[in-house]
Amino acid sequence: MQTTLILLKPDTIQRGLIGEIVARIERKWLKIVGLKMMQLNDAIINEHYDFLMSKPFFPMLKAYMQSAPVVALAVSGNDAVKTIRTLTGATNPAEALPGTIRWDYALTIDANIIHASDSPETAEKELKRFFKEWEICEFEKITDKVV
Ligand code: IDP
Ligand code: MG
Repeated sequence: MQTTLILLKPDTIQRGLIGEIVARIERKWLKIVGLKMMQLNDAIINEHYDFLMSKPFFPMLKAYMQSAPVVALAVSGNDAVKTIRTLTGATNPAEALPGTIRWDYALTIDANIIHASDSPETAEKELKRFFKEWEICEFEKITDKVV
């Protein structure tokens, strides 16, 4: 069982898509174990996207990520990191496979709807970045018995 981090980015909130995207995560029978809305400050964005800081688009990315709140989710399940990355689709929505979230809802790389951890190691770091220990719930979901 793995846990991964998802951020529903500001365009998801602006477009009223929170419910639709969360429903797709639930429909996959993944288990939501943490969920909250946050307005990201400079420090958390600089840390989260430090590997992109030297890119010319970084100021635009930062402004986008601060243009409205994000919704952070901690999601558990079998192979959750890879499963959620597959559901998310390629970074550039034009290259995302049909049926993925980025294909279905996004048109440009500048506003691509969702963030998802890219490896179990990254997920561990990112979950700590966005959630306090007590904000992650431990409980048995009825589907735990059958999936
Ligand atoms: P990922 O979100 O698919 O993991 P990363 O390469 O980790 O992709 O990039 C993080 C985020 O930075 C992307 O989701 C996107 O919002 C933004 N980004 C990446 N490359 C570009 C670009 O070339 N132009 C504008 N924004 C970009
Ligand atoms: Mg990434």
